[in-house]
Amino acid sequence: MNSTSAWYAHTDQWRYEQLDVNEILSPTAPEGDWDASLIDYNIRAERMGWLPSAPQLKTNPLDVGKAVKASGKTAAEYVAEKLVSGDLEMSCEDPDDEANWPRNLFVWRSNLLGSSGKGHEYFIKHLLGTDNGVMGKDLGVEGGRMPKEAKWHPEAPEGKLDLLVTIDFRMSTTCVYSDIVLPTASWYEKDDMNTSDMHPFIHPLQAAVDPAYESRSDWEIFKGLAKKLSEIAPEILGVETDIVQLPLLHDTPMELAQDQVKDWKKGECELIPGKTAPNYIAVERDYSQIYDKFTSVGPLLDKLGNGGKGINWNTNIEVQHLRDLNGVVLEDTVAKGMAKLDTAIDACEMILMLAPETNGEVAVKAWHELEKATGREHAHLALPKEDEKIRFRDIAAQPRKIISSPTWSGIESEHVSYNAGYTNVHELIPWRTLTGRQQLYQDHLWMLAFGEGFCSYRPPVDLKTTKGDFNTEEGQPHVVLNFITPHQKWGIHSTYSDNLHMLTLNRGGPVVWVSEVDAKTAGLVDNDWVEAYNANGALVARVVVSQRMKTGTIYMYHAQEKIVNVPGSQKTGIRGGIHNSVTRTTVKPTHMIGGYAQQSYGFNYYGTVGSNRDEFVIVRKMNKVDWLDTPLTKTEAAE
Ligand SMILES: Nc1nc2c(c(=O)[nH]1)N[C@H]1C(S)=C(S)[C@@H](COP(=O)(O)OP(=O)(O)OC[C@H]3O[C@@H](n4cnc5c(=O)[nH]c(N)nc54)[C@H](O)[C@@H]3O)O[C@H]1N2
Ligand SMILES: Nc1nc2c(c(=O)[nH]1)N[C@H]1C(S)=C(S)[C@@H](COP(=O)(O)OP(=O)(O)OC[C@H]3O[C@@H](n4cnc5c(=O)[nH]c(N)nc54)[C@H](O)[C@@H]3O)O[C@H]1N2
Ligand SMILES: [Mo]
Repeated sequence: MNSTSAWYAHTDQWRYEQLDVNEILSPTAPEGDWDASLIDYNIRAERMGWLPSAPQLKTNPLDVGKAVKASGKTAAEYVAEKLVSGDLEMSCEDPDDEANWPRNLFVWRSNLLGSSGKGHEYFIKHLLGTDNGVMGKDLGVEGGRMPKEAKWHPEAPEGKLDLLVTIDFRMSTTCVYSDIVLPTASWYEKDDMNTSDMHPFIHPLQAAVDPAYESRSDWEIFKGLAKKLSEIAPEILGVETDIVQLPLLHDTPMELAQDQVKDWKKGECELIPGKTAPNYIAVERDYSQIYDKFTSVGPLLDKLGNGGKGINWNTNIEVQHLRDLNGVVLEDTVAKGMAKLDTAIDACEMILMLAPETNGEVAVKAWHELEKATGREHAHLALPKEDEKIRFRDIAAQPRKIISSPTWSGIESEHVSYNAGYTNVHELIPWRTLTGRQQLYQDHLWMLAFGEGFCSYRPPVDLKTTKGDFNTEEGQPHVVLNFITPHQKWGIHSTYSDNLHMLTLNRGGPVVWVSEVDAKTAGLVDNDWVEAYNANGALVARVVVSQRMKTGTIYMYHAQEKIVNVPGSQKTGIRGGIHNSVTRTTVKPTHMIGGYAQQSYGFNYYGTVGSNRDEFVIVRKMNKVDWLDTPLTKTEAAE
């Protein structure tokens, strides 16, 4: 799922949407049904197969699986027929119906509520159902463009989640709100690997000491969950057919599915799964075997090979090498005869063995596959390293530079730095666009409708969050500022900045930065406690008054946790707030386009983004800094 759209829908931020599509639509937009709200655009995109959608169908996919089996039809035929007749419905069309709520949320290697999640207060209101600082009213009360595709419920649900589980080695803001925290081993207590798409190296993490107390490595936590689930699943789950909804994926023939925008629901075309709509596939799952499958290399690598970016290569040799290296499962399970993945190092070895970046033989194979498509010779980029097979113990001994692979567009070389698009220019590999060339003009209907056929200046949008009747500060000095949250220099997101060393080096808690001019207007001096608020919520922080700030702007560096030195907010009556208490997700229709060459959904690559730069806040000095009187929650207040 693309998380931005998911959270926009399931934290009910769409119910408060004050940005009217007409404000961003081009005056030259062709005739069309543009007259909709942002959630409606997202629903259309999901319906046409452009974006993924989760939950998928209002009916439990395992029940759909049973019905598919009974019908004798394929999953795609069955679901298409039932969607058209209305017997099946897509969940996205009614996010507030309880059949469509997300129920279980596992957060791993993210601090959703303390870092990434734009619209923090909406998360805790609608997903968690806890005390929150949302001050604006939804469209039903406030007025504004009501959605026409999304079903409107007069009362918004609060507390959609049944269970929130977080795996972290720190008491992050997300952990504080979780039902269950699974303490994980930190970087010197476990074996793992780390890399990014812009590194020429793979970094090992190694256990120097055992995990402290009850913590376990992430690998062992997931193994433990798999084991328990396999044990208890047969009480209710046997061998099940799960119907999975697939968007028109990048790097598949589906990325050329749609030359025109046509919505089957409006009768503009037939519903053809994988062409005018998402595809539907049946996946068989035996829940009692999850643990055996999790701890072994699966059979499909031998049958289908491996691949990426639309190319595919044989991996029989590598799978055999993994058997030799990791050992073979001997027990009489579904995994018998497969290579083992018992330890985290086994899992690392699988990645290192299969990836072209760390196995020269695979890299050469992969380049040969690309040669079939381009008709040109590329293998020279990896041939000098063909014999290299980087093992976990190699990277533990010293950093090893990775090998050029066709799954990236840059190369690893002594002569040029890694840079995107290098092989397109120097190897004459077609650009991954509709035309195969560098393409400036985007002729998709939605691009043209929003005036973005060419790169263009987009003026700020008016999110209207400082205009509601919660704003009663007339008479008190205050200033309205553009709220920006750049990434901090004192941490990586929420990590590293909450330890005593770092807290001692700055002001030991949340800070915001404002210009001298704005400070004067609001009657602020450096280090004053201020409150910044708008319809989305409120935050409290000390103010840094700085000549480095541009007048009109307030910075709150991204991801200062809500858990250290945060007093109560006078506005909301509950403790503090966080940088994302005053932000909200604003989804943009042009990011939803799919089935159109380079504008096709790819996991972790393409989809809506939670842009929040146009947000404004009201800033004023706090006339009372309340550490003790303000209860942590409204519930405590009542008590
Ligand atoms: N307002 C606003 N919001 C933003 C942004 C912004 O600029 N402004 N930036 C956005 C961007 S670009 C990003 S990338 C996101 C980042 O958002 P997140 O990914 O949510 O941020 P982190 O704070 O890095 O959260 C990572 C968590 O994983 C934990 N962790 C680290 N290593 C391990 C491990 O080995 N195992 C486990 N189990 N846990 C581990 C850390 O302790 C930390 O709590 O935020 C986004 N949100
Ligand atoms: N120390 C540290 N390093 C990091 C991270 C971290 O958390 N800490 N996070 C990493 C991650 S995941 C990411 S995504 C990157 C992010 O790194 P960058 O992409 O550099 O992101 P930011 O610092 O959020 O924003 C960059 C600048 O954009 C400006 N800006 C804001 N609005 C606008 C606008 O409308 N127009 C223009 N032109 N500029 C604007 C801001 O003032 C800010 O100075 O950093 C990575 N590196
Ligand atoms: Mo990021």
